[in-house]
Amino acid sequence: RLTPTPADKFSFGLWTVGWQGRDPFGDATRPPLDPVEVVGRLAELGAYGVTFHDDDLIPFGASEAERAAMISRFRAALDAHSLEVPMATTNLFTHPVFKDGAFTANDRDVRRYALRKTIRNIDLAVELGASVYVAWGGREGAESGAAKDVRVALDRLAEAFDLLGQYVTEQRYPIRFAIEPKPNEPRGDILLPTIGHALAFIGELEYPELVGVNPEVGHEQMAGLNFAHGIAQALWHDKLFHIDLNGQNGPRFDQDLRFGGGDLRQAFWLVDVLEHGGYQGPRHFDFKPARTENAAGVWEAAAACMRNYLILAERARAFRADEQVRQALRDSRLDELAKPTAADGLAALLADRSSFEDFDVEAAGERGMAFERLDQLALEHLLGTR
Ligand code: 3MF
Ligand code: MG
Ligand code: MG
Repeated sequence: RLTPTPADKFSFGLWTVGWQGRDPFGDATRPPLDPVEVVGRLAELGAYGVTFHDDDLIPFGASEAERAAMISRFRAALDAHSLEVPMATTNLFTHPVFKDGAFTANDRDVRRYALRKTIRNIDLAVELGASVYVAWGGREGAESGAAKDVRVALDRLAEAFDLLGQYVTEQRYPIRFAIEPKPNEPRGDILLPTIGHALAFIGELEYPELVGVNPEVGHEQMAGLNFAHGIAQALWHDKLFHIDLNGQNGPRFDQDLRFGGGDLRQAFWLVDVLEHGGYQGPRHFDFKPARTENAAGVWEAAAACMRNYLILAERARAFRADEQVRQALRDSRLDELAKPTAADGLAALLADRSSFEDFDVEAAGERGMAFERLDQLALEHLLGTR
């Protein structure tokens, strides 16, 4: 079954298919897309949701009347096509006012403006039914050492999430926040560069239960990290509130390839952990259709993101169901990893001579782990030869 349906919970940002191909070296290669058209196209392709930055939907600086008109057209399109808005976010990076950051800008007036801009869009997000509010701090960072006092900036960042947490609590909004880590680009170095940094930061907040993470494939891979491992840890902490799926070829600029482009093995293990690790949230694509494409290529790439996810989900299912794989997992002692190390307690461990005094270290050192066979089976499932 490789045709997406709303039950698969695929969603796309307006800014993804709507990307006009502007990059640091070249102008737009495609005309702007009307959000109303995006809603219709995504529904037709089998997506269930659409997400947006405030400024994707309502051009920056629009009047109150223009804003209201845009929202009502958008809402009518959502209703007509039964598309949901599972998540929304704030653009705190395009306008020059945010050149030194938003929640951590050195200028206090910029920080206050950033919070008001965010809160205004949270109201809209809740009105449209979103249950997750993403915060990507793309401009929260620096290019040089003394420009940002990182410990003080983290105080300001925590202050921002505490105020936002207070706001949604007082309004009784059923929405939670998801921090999106990224190591660099557009800033030389960005605060909360990885999933791990974000998880540690969340533990210091006043409303930690309201804040999780929105990891993006390419962002962790830009830092040379294993994305599936990061996702597994986020799930372990119960903090995987949302996800940005795309493709990336190792440490370089943020490629935002369609899902399935870039490192295919990591994509396989990612889908395996999402499908078998209990993640229930949207499968959200944050990709950029290559700048070489016209409108046809844009929708081709969007459809391919979903199709590739379904192919990999099918491959991961086949891998887990294969009797030889199950045997290989036992041969690699994954079942033993699942046993507590000292369920008998510390005193029994200390009294157990077989665990130390009589333990045959040499024999244990000689055991093979049989991982090569296990990984070969995975490769063959991924390549479709099993
Ligand atoms: C940049 C990103 C961002 C975030 C978006 C949602 C513009 O690399 O990934 O996309 O995902 O701001 O918060
Ligand atoms: Mg990105
Ligand atoms: Mg993203």
